[in-house]
Amino acid sequence: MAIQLTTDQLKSYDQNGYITIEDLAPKQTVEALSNRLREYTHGGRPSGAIRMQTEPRVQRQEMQVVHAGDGIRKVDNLVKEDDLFHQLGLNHNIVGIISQILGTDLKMFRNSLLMKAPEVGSQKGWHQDSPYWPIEPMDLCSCWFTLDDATPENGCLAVLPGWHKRGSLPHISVTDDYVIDPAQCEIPEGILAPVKAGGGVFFHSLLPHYTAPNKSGKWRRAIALSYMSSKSRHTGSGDGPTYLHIQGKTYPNCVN
Ligand SMILES: O=C(O)CCC(=O)C(=O)O
Repeated sequence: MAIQLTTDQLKSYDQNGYITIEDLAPKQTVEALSNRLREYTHGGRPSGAIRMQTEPRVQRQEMQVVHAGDGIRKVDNLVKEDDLFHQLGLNHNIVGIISQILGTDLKMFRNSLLMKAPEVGSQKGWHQDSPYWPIEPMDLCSCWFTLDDATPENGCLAVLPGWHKRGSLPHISVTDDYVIDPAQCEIPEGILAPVKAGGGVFFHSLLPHYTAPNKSGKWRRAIALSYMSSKSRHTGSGDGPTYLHIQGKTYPNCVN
């Protein structure tokens, strides 16, 4: 039986903009995904159209790593390119919960695996996702699915409950990041959202979120699976890309 959110949990998502759900996938699945990821980052498995981004400080040689794989901070496109991650994108618990939040006609907007190697992974500053995504309405939902226990020490998510209702906030570019402009918007202390490996945090695309640098001796790897209603519209130039179809109907003049 797929996990179903209760009425109270749905109300909590609506009010707070996020909800943490444990045990979305069993231990063996998490292990298989972790091993597969390691093959790409440390084992030389051909990565094809999978894109990897290195920590800027490692790139600029301001920081040394033992293995080049320890310096990777982001891996994009795994769901489209890798069979195990593809199955995760269609996981019945994840898609079931997303359907309760967004409706049953779904496409995937992006999937980014965010790595924080022990004592290497840097912070991701406070930001909302929707302001730099070319999709309207700004009502997408990401499942931030963890391959490791995400804790305050290794950089779990921190969020500002309820702030998704404030609309799009002003952002600015700073060194290596794009963040909510602190001169225009005072950010209070966030609420931490720790989650065990195999669980996830579902959050609204306008919810401000932050992750701390990894100061621990343990990895923190999580994949952000971002879904949208198939009734969404592409607001960038041209028709936009063909997004991965997850389930249900597609609509004319909406995302491809
Ligand atoms: O995983 C992280 O460190 C940051 C995640 C994030 O900012 C996102 O998924 O939008």
